[in-house]
Order: sequence, then structure tokens, then C-alpha cells
Amino acid sequence: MSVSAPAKLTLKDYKSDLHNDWCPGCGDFGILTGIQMAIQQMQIDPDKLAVFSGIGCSGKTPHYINAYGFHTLHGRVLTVATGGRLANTDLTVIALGGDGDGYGIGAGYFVGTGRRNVDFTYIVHNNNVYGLTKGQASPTLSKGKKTKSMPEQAIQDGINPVAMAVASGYTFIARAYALEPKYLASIIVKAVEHKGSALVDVLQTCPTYNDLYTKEWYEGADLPEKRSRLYKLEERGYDGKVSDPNDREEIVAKKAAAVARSYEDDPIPIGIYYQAELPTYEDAVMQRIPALGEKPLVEQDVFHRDVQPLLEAMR
Ligand SMILES: Cc1ncc(C[n+]2csc(CCOP(=O)(O)OP(=O)(O)O)c2C)c(N)n1
Repeated sequence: MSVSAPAKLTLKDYKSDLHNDWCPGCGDFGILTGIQMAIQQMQIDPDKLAVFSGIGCSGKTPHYINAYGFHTLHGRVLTVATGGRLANTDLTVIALGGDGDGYGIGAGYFVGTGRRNVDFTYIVHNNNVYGLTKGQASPTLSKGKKTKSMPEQAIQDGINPVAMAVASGYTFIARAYALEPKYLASIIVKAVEHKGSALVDVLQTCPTYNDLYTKEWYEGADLPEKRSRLYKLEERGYDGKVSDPNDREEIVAKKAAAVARSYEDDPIPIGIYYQAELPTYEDAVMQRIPALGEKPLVEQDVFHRDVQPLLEAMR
């Protein structure tokens, strides 16, 4: 009897048939395509992939991907994704959401995730506005900027997601552009393959509310020389990868270089800013907790456990 090789999964296998209600031309389409291209390239079994999201236009993304999906709460996606990953370490976990979700209300969880270095990828749809609630300024909009959806200019300074990720301890930090899904997919593949907390901040257009950072703006259509306002780090000889994770000096130097690049704003660097292979939470902490280290929680009988001895011990 001959056994045929399993059929290769195609892009179609990662698409759901749910109706999509994003605005026409939304940058979210590019990010969705980038994710689907990446998981197809890696041939991840949809049964072994869980995509978690926060609340916002971006939060609808898991509905459109054929995999396990969990549309969580505003700002709380990282907590739920962490739980999902730790309960079932056989899963590939992708968390995603908007810049308001992740860098505003979710900022504390953003820091905590970087500190723990749990092995999953976090993709932020960074469109400078709160899209779902009609375009208020998000934490990444700089002071003095005013989109067509705002009554007046932003009165607070914008935060720097890459520098925030460096300071928090993410071990893979990258930035990409939503309307270049092929390049975005290549970055997502590297983020997912990386062992540890990976941030991919994606510059995203919002044609409905953000009339400042449009496709034409990113691509420099208004500039006399018509050059892109983006450049790829690796094309200018930058390498953010730490070669010796035991060398603290190298780590500090690479972090400083990543932060310096993250403040460049014309052109804006995209690509991998920083990467270091450091012990993950799963390796460093879970292994020390007997109940979690033995086998994934989902494979354990947690419902019929006798907690009486534990209660007695704490008496
Ligand atoms: C606890 C809580 N606060 C506020 C809201 C209202 N709310 C829904 S989405 C959203 C912001 C969405 O913006 P962003 O996270 O940038 O995502 P986008 O819609 O741009 O993709 C807000 C404030 C909420 N749902 N829950």
C-alpha cells in the first residue's frame, strides 16, 4: 500500500468564509494577507494555530483566518494569549490588535509580556488612530498632528513602540508596512520562528480617518523626488541580531542601536531592529513548576485533582 504525502496547504486553506466589513482600502487587508502568507509559507496546521485579538477594527482579524480564534477584550489580548500559550505549548500563538489597544489601554500588559519572554508573536496594527470608535488620536500620533477625524491637534506626545519594546525586554522587535504584505509576511515568519516574545509593529493606513499617513504619504508621492518614506534596515547594512546572548555588552549595544534607529522619521526604518536568543518563560520558569513542566495543562486532568492535601498543608 502506498502512502501519499499530505497535500500542501494553500493560501485558501487559511481563509475563512465570514463576511469582511473593513472599509474598502483599509490597511488591515494587507496585514491579514501578510499573516495568511506567513502561516502558509510555514505550513502551520490550522489546528495548531491560535490567533488572539483585542478590540478594534483590527480585532476582527481572527474571524477571517481559518485557525482557532479568540476575540478578547480591549487592551487585554496579551494576557489571554499568554494564558493560551502556557496552557498549550503545542500551539503556535499569534496575538494582534490596534495601537490604541496595545500601546494605550494595554500598555501595562505590553511591558509585562516583554519582561516574561513567553514564546509568541504580537502584531500591532499601527494606524495612529482609534479606528473602530471613529478616529480619535491613538498613542502613536505625534503632538501637533491633526487627522480629519479630530476636532483639534493632538496635545500629547506620541510614544515610540520600538523603544518601548526594547525597554520592556522583547527579544524580537520588528516593524513593517501593511501595504507591502510580501515583506510583512517574511518578517512574520521570522517572528513566529523566533523563540520568545516577538513584536511586529505594522505601519497601517486608515483611509477613513487618517488622512495624514496615507499610502501616498508612505510611498512619497508628494515628494519632488518621489522616494519612499520607508527604508529597509538590512538594505543599509544594519543587523540587529545579538550574536552572543551571554555578552551583556553586546546586548546593550544592540539595544541602543535599535532605539537610535527607531527615532529616525524620514525615512522610517522597517525590518528587524533587534533579536536575541534568550531563555523563554517556558524554558526558564515553567520547567520549574512541576504541574506545568511535565506536560501541557490541556493534557492534564485538572478537574479531578484532589486539592485537599494542599489545603491541609496551608492550614
Ligand atoms: C474597556 C474598553 N474601553 C473602551 C472601549 C471602546 N473602544 C472600542 S475599540 C477602541 C479603540 C480601537 O482603536 P485601536 O485599538 O487603535 O484599533 P483600531 O480600531 O484602530 O484597529 C475603543 C476605545 C472598549 N471596547 N472597552
